[in-house]
Amino acid sequence: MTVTDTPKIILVMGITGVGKSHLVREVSGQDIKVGHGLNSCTQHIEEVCCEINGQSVLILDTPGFDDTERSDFQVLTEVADYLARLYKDDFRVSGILYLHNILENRVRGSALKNLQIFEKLCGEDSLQNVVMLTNRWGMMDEDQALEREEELKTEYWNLYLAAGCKVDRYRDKSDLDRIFESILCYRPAVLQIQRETVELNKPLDETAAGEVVNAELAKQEQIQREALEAMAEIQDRNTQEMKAAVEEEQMGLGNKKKQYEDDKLLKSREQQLAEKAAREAIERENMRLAEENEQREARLQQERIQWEQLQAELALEQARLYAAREHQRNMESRRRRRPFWKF
Ligand SMILES: Nc1nc2c(ncn2[C@@H]2O[C@H](COP(=O)(O)OP(=O)(O)O)[C@@H](O)[C@H]2O)c(=O)[nH]1
Ligand SMILES: [Mg+2]
Repeated sequence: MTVTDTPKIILVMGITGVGKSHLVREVSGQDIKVGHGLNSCTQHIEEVCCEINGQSVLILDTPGFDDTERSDFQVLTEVADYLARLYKDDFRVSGILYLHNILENRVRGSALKNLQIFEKLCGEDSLQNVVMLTNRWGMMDEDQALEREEELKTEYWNLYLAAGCKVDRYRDKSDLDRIFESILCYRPAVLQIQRETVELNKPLDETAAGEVVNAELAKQEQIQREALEAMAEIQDRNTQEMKAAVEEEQMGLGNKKKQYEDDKLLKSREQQLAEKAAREAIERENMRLAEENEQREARLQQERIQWEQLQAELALEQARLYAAREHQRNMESRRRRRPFWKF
């Protein structure tokens, strides 16, 4: 920091992207880098020296407590260390501008956290050096913007106002000139974080701002833990469901296998029975054929006997016939040999 006379120090605070760097550039006329996306552009405290009404001014453009690159505690450490050094070097802060986008209709999440850390950083005693400044007025309906400002004053900033904090609107450069000029007239203050870290020698996490950061961190960790637990529960449930499904599938397969084996057994049993039935049918047929054969043999035997009997009877008859013929022949020859008178 190189200044020729004792500069008046003005701190510019607010969430990332609200327009702090833009504001500092406007009021100082210096080429300050402004952001273009959601990522924070101002990652460290930017010291901007300028002159306002012949007064040397040191504007401190600070990173928000929602930095995309660093934790809230790292940002707080940087801001607190810087302010402690200022205090030790006998510099006092003349004013603090807390910038708020009027287009934001609610102060939630990181905006609320920012505000809470900011409040503890300043402390009640230096709230009279604070200006709550809203920007982007031209970007919304005036009546609606006035309504929002009223809501901010009654719902979020009421305690600060009661402690002497001011509220103002940044519509154009002339507003900034007017506001900065008035801040230069404020009686410089010692911020709570400076008292705590320098006078009371408190470690940062025991300061009021540090406690807010830690509480916020614990809250985030709790949310994360709960989310992880919920995820683990879901995963566990899914695993169990999957296991049950696999078991069911295996059981189904087991049943199918058993069914298949039963079917196979049944089929082989049926086949065996069919084979047995076929065997028995063949045996029955064989037996029937054997019986038929036996009967035919018996019939043939009987017919053979009858034939032999007939043959014997025929032979006997022939023999008898022969004998009769012989007898007849004998008789005739005897008759022929007898004299005719003997007849
Ligand atoms: N229209 C409009 N845009 C702004 C205003 N202030 C900042 N911006 C834009 O908002 C973006 C973030 O601004 P920047 O100053 O880097 O925010 P910081 O993170 O608070 O320093 C930049 O693109 C700016 O041009 C404002 O008053 N009006
Ligand atoms: Mg910035």
